[in-house]
Amino acid sequence: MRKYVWGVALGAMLLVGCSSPRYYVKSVEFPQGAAPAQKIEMASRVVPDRRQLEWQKLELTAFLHFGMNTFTGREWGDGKESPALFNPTALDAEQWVLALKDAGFKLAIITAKHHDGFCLWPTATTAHSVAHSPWRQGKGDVVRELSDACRKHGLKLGIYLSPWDRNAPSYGSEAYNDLYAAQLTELLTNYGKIDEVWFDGANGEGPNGKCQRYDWPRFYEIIDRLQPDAVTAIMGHHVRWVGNEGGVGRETEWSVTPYTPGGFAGAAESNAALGLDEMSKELGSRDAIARADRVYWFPSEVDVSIRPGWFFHDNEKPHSLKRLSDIYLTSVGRNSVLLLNIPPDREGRINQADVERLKEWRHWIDSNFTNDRVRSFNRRSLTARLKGDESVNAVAIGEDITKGQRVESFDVEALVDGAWRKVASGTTIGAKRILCFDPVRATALRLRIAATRATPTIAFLRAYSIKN
Ligand code: FUL
Repeated sequence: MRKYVWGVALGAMLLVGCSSPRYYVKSVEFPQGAAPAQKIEMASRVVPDRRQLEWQKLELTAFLHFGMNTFTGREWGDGKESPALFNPTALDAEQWVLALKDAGFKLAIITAKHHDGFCLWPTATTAHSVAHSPWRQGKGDVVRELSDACRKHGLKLGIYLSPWDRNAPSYGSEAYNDLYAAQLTELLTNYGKIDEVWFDGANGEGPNGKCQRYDWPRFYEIIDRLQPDAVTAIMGHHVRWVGNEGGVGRETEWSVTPYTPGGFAGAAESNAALGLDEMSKELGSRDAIARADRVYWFPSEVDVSIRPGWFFHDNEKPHSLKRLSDIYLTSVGRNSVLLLNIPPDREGRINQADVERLKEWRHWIDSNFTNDRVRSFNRRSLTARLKGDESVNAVAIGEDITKGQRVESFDVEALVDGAWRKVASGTTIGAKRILCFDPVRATALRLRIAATRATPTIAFLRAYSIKN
């Protein structure tokens, strides 16, 4: 017996001593000539870095599109607008923050500069800013007012600094990288903690327009130095654009992907060779991983506006509650973080119609997702005992992503009259997967993993009776 115990202990020590690292933080490069099975196994051990993990926990984040377009009624300004047009009559950043906080958002991202180049803070880099507008006699600073309100009410702050700038004369030359770096430095130095930097990828210059070679490594270095907790999104390398602006995440959504973040050297070539782009149907398939040299933890963000436009327009209305509740299910419920845009109006307030819709939406989330019908969940057998004989029509399931994303397909079964019956099935799980199905009366539910890349760690299984 003793010999046996020693034998086991020695074996375990050897295993620890000889084995490859248990986890790869954020990315891993495969060894030359690695077989597909080895690549999949390694991909199953890629985990988020600290910033990504904190960001993924937020679930609900908000966008605030506000700027010159709010006053011109456009979606993309041309950069020739006069700063004199910017004049909100009753700007109240605290009202924004309270409306967002009440709706459950954890972070708000402001369009500090959109494509028209107009800056919402009194930058030293250009005259095209609030400092040359009539608002608060040129003494105003939207970013300051928002950051103060965020700090006061405990909301995290992010900034959108459009790389494409239709006002800056230097756009299209190396000097523009200096200007952009200076703007980034101002924003990341003077406004306290910033938790997300949103680098939009849009550019409407067309084939004969100006072409800018962005110095991404330089911009990333500034962020790492000044705001080491901030995630970088879209043209950044922590957070990936889901690929549409309709609020719909993929049913098969892998946070581990061979898709190379757009700002990394060689990204375009490597993605083209793999046949992947941001809109690909699936970004983490076995086939794509087998052909790749490296994979990244690069989780999805679903950005969508509460209204048809990104900016406020008088003739538009917020989407219906049904549309917004569907968006919740197809974003947070599909292994993504939601970034919902709520654009302040020309007064500089979140319009009452949007405030009301957000309240209804919050009520819908609370009334459906705070009443978990599970009494206990056994993480080994993956069986959830319900509180009684319950009518349920939805489950929320999550993998412990600190141990990777692994599940490739699964079924949910319900114990009905003493027999297990399949009620739903899905592919990936990730941080959170919500599945809806026809109502069923059951005393227990169980998760059957049909295919996985390695032993998964299921963190939770919750059951609800939701009204949609
Ligand atoms: C896009 C931009 O062109 C839109 O105006 C908006 O800001 C959206 C969130 O990103 O790429």
